[in-house]
Amino acid sequence: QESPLPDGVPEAARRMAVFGPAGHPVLECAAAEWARAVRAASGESPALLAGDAGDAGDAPSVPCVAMGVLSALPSGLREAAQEALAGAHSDEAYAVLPVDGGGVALVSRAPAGVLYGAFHLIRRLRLGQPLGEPCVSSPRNDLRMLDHWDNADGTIERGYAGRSLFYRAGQIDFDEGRVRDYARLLASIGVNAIAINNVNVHEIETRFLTEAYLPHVARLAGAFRPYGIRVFLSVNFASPVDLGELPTADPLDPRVEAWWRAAADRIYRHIPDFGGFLVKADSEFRPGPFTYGRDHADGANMLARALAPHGGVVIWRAFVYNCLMDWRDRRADRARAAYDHFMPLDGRFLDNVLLQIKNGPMDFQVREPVSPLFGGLSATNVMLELQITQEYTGQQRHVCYLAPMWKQVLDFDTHARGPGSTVAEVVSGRLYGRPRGGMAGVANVGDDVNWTGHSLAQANLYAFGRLAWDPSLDPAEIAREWTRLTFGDDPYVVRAVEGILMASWPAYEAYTAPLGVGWMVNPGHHDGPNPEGYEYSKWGTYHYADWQGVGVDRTMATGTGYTGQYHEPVRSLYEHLETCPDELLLFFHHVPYTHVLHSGKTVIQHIYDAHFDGVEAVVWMVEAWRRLEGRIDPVRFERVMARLEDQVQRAIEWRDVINTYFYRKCGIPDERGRHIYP
Ligand code: GCW
Repeated sequence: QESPLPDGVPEAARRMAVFGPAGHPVLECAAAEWARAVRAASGESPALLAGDAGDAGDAPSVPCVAMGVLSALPSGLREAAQEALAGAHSDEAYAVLPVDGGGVALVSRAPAGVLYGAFHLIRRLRLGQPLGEPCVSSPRNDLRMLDHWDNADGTIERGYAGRSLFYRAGQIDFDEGRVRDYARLLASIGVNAIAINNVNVHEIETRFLTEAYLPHVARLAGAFRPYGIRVFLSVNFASPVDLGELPTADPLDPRVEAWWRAAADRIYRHIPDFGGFLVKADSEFRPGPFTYGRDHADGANMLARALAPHGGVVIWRAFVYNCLMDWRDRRADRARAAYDHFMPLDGRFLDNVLLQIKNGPMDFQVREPVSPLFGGLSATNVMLELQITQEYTGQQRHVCYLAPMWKQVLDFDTHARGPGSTVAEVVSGRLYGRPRGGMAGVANVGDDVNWTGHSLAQANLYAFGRLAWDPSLDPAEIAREWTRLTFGDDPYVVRAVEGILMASWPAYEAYTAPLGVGWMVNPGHHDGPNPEGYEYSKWGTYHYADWQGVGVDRTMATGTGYTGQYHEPVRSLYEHLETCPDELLLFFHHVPYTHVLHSGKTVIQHIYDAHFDGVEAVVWMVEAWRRLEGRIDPVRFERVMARLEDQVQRAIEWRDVINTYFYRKCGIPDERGRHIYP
């Protein structure tokens, strides 16, 4: 929202003062963003009071917004600020303090903290909250990162919002203004790191770390820098070979180590604050240390040693599994893979390595249990990887607000060190006092005018940033906040949009894959229903539906033993039919269609009901949105309306395909007599 506020701005917002290193780009951005927001809200820029240019000047005597870094604050203010920030663990923390006479101080130890605080004040301004309400906010996660699966040819793997913002025709070629706006957008939600290219690193991107491309990577890094965002590159483990410079990429070969050291030195000459490498190795046909009989600690540590002198880190992905499985083998289980691969390596990774683990053990399905690896590793830095882009959750044609799912993941109690060992505590590094931690989200943006294709998909990006900063936030509250910042304050609109967002993930789950089975999608693009699309394939993604029952037996007693990867009491909870939660039943157990759920319904009746109800929920969303006509701008109204109407048709297709599939398998009719196509 950049429209004028009906009541103008509070008195303090009419003036501002800035304290800190003169010309610091991040601090300048913070001040410029605040000034811009005030201008948008009131029609006038705030008057700039003499702040300072290096020395600790006097505290302003008229009410104003005084922002700055601790070391440069006027002495009276500095003491109060120091006290407020004393307990904050991160330099990116900020504090807001009321100042005598109606002023507001925004302070941090570092310019980036002032920037995040400025966006916090902008939120308050737009939400009509008191600017000077004291608060201290420190990010729970040090790394708050977006992973772009963008390719140099301008396409985006699993992208549903147009083409890449960074590349055209094999070149790093971007619209400076657009990328600056993107950086602003990310900073406003607290994101501080970005991997600019796909983890599947193809031929051209392999050359990003050569002299031919580095000046352009540096230009991109330069666009993000003033917004406190550090750039990472996804790298190809076989780079020394693929670039024709060495006969091997063996991580224990000294020539390979020297090669990567030189590469890192070169990168840092161009980009002194370069973040580091993101690596997908030995996964889905990507090269990796296995080729040379080495393990993943050997591979990650070799890269980490190259980056360490410069302060860089290696983010190594745990998405490693056998993608050439045999569906005939009921004992093989892809869900086990990450844990089986990485648990034996716990404690061997260097301190500047983070293992990036997808939220679930499979692959971003609409419903999965939480990956047991979060509870397993105790001597490794970990990061949580979420998929903001909706590969398996409606591809931004369907509205599917993912924050409630992410929240369940963050709140999941691994019991690794007894009760309270939540995923949020693990990935922040707090549970084991790890030096590093964080959260990454696979980006859902492209060059579409509204960034995300579906306007409501913006809420997912927003929620990711907000939760990465503070995992204790409530998804409904985030939805409300996003709605008000995006569509304004009309309570009718706010209630409707929040209602649609909060209903959307349960609806999507209901009309697609029931009770945790997953994977009933068309192979390749993963859109639309195809109950046996992955059933007899090599990818390890089965549900084993037959005429009697459905689901995967992952118990220790009779199945793949996957439940054994959890700590008690979670292990027993999932192991036993009597306690396994309904929504994950078919992930953990193979049961007859007549098995009775905790809900009191049989599995087959649940499937039918959920699919009918799911479509009804979408029909409700369409009606709720239709009533917003005239209350929000016509462009966004129409765009979302069209997508929702299309979603109804897609949901009906899902309903009918899945219901018919199971009806044909088992021959049990719907007890409510609704039409199921024979
Ligand atoms: O979800 C799957 C996707 C692939 C992706 C892979 C991964 C980038 O279908 O497109 O590749 O996961 O996460 O590496």
